[in-house]
Amino acid sequence: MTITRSALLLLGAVLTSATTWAQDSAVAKRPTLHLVAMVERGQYGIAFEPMRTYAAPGDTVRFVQKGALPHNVLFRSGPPAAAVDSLESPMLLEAGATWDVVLDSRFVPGKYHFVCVPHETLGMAGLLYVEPAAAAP
Ligand SMILES: [Cu+2]
Repeated sequence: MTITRSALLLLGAVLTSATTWAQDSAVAKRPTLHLVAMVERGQYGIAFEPMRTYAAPGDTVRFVQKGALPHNVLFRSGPPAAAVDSLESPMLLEAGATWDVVLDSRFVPGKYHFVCVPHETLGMAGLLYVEPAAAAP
């Protein structure tokens, strides 16, 4: 039996596309949407919930106004290479109002500290941990 040249070419094409597909699916990770609520629970319950968020590059963090007082978000600090110092949202006034932060190239991996300006002295603060990007196989 003779394997024709065209059959070999076809086999090669199939193997090549299968390899490409495997690499793409290993790298591709869907960005995740992380919700952080701004809440008031009793006299001392003004807070971001959750207080800590763990995210990956490309994810989005959505802050959601769930209280009656005006809240906002100000990034106080991050890793030295980050470019988010003084990144600040508008004041969120209406219930259900949101502010999205896409973790783009400004957000290098590391730990970020953010506060709500009107309630910083009451302890309304949170932490965002940006994980290193998954290594390519
Ligand atoms: Cu607040």
